[in-house]
Formats: sequence, C-alpha cells, structure tokens
Amino acid sequence: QVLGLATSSLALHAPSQIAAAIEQRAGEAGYSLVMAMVRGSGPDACRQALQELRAQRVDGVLINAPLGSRDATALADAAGAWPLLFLDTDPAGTVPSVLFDPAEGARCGVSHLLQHGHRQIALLAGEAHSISAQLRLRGWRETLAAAGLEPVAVAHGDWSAAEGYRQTQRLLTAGTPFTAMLVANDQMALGVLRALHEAGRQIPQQVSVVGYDDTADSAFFYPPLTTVRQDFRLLGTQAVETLLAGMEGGMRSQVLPVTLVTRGTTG
Ligand code: IPT
Repeated sequence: QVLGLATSSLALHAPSQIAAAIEQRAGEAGYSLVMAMVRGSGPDACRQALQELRAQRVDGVLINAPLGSRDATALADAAGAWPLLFLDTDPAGTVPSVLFDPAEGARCGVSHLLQHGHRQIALLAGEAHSISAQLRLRGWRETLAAAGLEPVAVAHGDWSAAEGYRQTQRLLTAGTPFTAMLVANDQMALGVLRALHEAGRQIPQQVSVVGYDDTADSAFFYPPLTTVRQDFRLLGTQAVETLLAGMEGGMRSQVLPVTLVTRGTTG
C-alpha cells in the first residue's frame, strides 16, 4: 500500500526533516511514500498536489503545507472518504491534524527571555500567509502583552537564512534599540546571527536570539542556538500512525508538545 505526502518546499530544513521522518515510519509500517510538492501557497496549490497524489492512487494523504481552518475544511470536504491528515493548520480547526502547539512554543521562547530580564524584544515572524507563522506571532504578542510589553519591532521573513540576514540588517539600520530577538525558525536565525556578528553585536552579551524548530544543524551554529524544539521524529511517527488508524476509520487529532533547548545564544 502507498501513502501520499503533499509538502511545502523541501529546500526548507523543517519540511525535509519531517518528510524523512514520515518516510521512515511509513517504511517500518510496510508502506511506501509518494511525494508531491505544493508549489506556491494557498488551497489551489494544495489541490494541485492532491490531484497528483490521487492519480497515483495513494490510500491516504499527509498534508504539510500551511492552510487556514477554512481552506483545510474545504479540502477535507472535497476529499470525501479519501483520508487526509493536516500537519500545518490551526489546532482550533475541525479537520484531523497532528500539530506542535504553536501557542506553547511562542510562550516558552518569550518566558525564557523575560526570565533573563529582557524588555526590548524584536520579533522576526515567518511568511505572512503561513498559519503557523501567524500563530507563533500571535503567541509571542500575547505573552509579551501579559507581561505589559510590546515588541520594539516586528518583521516577516520567508523562512530562509538570507531573509533573516536582510531583515536583521534593516532592523540595525533603523536604529531601534533591542536586546533580544525571537525568530520564527532556525534557518532565519542563522542569517540573524551572521548579521549581528557583522555589526559587531556580541551574542548573547549584547543581543540574545531564540530560534524555533531545532533542526539538525542548529546546535552547530555559532554560538549554538537556543531554540524551541519541535521533535520531527515524533511528528513523523504520530502522523503516520494517526493516518493509518484513520484509514481503518476514525482519525484522532493530536497536539504535540514543544520544549525549549537552551544553548549559547541567550543570556
Ligand atoms: C514549519 C517550520 O517551523 C518552519 O521553519 C518552516 O520550515 C515552515 O514549516 C515551512 O512551512 S514546521 C510546520 C509543520 C508548521
């Protein structure tokens, strides 16, 4: 039997590590995996990928591409009895999903910085259209607001290191004082670190940086990155098992925990 994965660009570290984990768990369960790339964003791009998987007669599909609740529901309705499991949507929605808790992830990054006494915090969010980027940003803002704070700056990037670098240069050029940055993923944080180094800002003595993902390389950044860990192995396992159970009837949504990994970029 065959499972399908419709995925965001595998040029990004998180989706490629998620795909590897899914492929491994599917293999252990005796299934092969067929992948279709979601090119661009939004429900139409996803629909196209689903059509490609349909043509290959996959028995069930995992969708790791950002979809808001309404778009996810429309896709699930159109799929009928074909089992779909969503990996990048709003946990408050009604479609079957396996997701890391975005509110919890945002909260633990902010709390860590507050514990170290930071008050001037800049935010670098992910792609504006991404539901996960929106939910992380909302979680940051809410946790800051609960402490009586507002971010000193808010920018969006496309999840890439290049964009983390550029957005940090803009922030530095603007002259806004900040002592810490919350970054929506580790790839952008890599570019952030370089821009700060080049500007002569010491990390973490002058600026602390918290990433998000804990991809395989993040412990090897300089300094090693403090980040919110999403256990992609766990996601792969839970996603495949949930989908297989759903193919027998009855899919149970799950919210997976995240943890803060403290390394050298915060203090
Ligand atoms: C999410 C990653 O955290 C982020 O780094 C980026 O790669 C994004 O995916 C791409 O869509 S993880 C996803 C399961 C919410």
